[in-house]
Amino acid sequence: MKSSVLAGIFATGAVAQSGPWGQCGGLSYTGPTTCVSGWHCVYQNDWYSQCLEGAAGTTAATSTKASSTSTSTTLKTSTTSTSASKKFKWFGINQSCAEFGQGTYPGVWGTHFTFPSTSSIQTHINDGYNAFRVAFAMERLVPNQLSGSFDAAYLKNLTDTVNYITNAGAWAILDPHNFGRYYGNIITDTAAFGSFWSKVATQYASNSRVVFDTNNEYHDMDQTLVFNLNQAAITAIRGAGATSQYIFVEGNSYSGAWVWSQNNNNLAALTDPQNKLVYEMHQYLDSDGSGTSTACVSTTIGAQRVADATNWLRTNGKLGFLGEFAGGANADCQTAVTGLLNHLQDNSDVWLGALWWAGGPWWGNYIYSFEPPSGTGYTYYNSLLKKYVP
Ligand SMILES: *[C@@H]1O[C@H](CO)[C@@H](O)[C@H](O)[C@H]1NC(C)=O
Ligand SMILES: CC(=O)N[C@H]1CO[C@H](CO)[C@@H](O)[C@@H]1O
Repeated sequence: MKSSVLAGIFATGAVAQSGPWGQCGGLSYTGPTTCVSGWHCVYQNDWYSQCLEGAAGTTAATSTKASSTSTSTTLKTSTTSTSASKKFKWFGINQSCAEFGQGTYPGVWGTHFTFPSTSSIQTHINDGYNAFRVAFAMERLVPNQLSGSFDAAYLKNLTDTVNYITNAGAWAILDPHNFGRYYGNIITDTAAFGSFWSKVATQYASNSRVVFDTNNEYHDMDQTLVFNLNQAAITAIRGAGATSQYIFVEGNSYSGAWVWSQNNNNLAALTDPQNKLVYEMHQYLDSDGSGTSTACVSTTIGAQRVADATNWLRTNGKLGFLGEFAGGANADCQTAVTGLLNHLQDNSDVWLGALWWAGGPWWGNYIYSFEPPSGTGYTYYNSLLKKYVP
């Protein structure tokens, strides 16, 4: 958080006016509603108005700030949603817990890992969310070898979660949360990887609301290998007769949207006989993009970080999906997240949706927890995110 904002909030004595970038309005907000000289209060959403630079009626503030931190001057975005008519196809929450206890395999259900709470998923569905990315560990689903057989109990629990979601009319994104690795080693055997996907696709071939996500966040791998693994998965899935499902491919460098075009350009050549490929990227808004801090770089960083990927998708005639995003529970991040989602929605011809990271019963007081009823991200962001459900 910027020190100027802290100064505005924590200044001693009566604070008559909010400082630069400070909050100046919103439901339940009780602080000053005017801004110091040279700044003016701008409504961002029902929960948040912010002091931006310049006099009322100017838009200098946002663009001034954007140009100081980004080379992009053609951002198609807005700070208030002007695109109610544009709708995402998928919008929802990552469900993370069946992959917990990484490194302890198979581990013990209830101790090292668990499965998502169906009542929490139902709460989200009641709010309109329609997509859930269900993370799991390949080491638990196929414990003996990549091309080996399923562990029946883990498969059953995974399938129960998937069926709950799809029976409710939502979409279940199957996410081997493996970073392109199996028991810690980079997967180099593309045939075995194809064999894994052939078995998974056979299992879910009749459920068209399942989405196959080839792997979570490849990183520090040979770029051609990342291409070959994705292509092997696609070929195997279609070969198994799963022809109606969407396939999400991920890229190297943790599938980061901000570095996608530099690193993952070769993935534009992936081919799918069913033509239902979607490029899944991830984007966090903290300084190193890792999603480990509550601080966002700026209030405009959300739209800035994905703008290059938007251009890549459009230039290459591809569809994208932001499979992970989040921001800390603070005003700067809320503005940045709003800018991010408005940008995606304004460009919904190439962006099919997004998923918050993350829900799941074991997140405790994690900075982004979206687990009802008291998760930090859930209580802070649910009313904002609900505006973007399809
Ligand atoms: C599956 O879930 C049940 C509870 O519904 C649990 O008893 C069992 O240990 C779980 N097994 C695995 C492998 O996840
Ligand atoms: C930002 C974030 O929380 N990323 C997490 C993605 O999932 C893996 C495995 O659960 C975590 O290790 C990362 O921290």
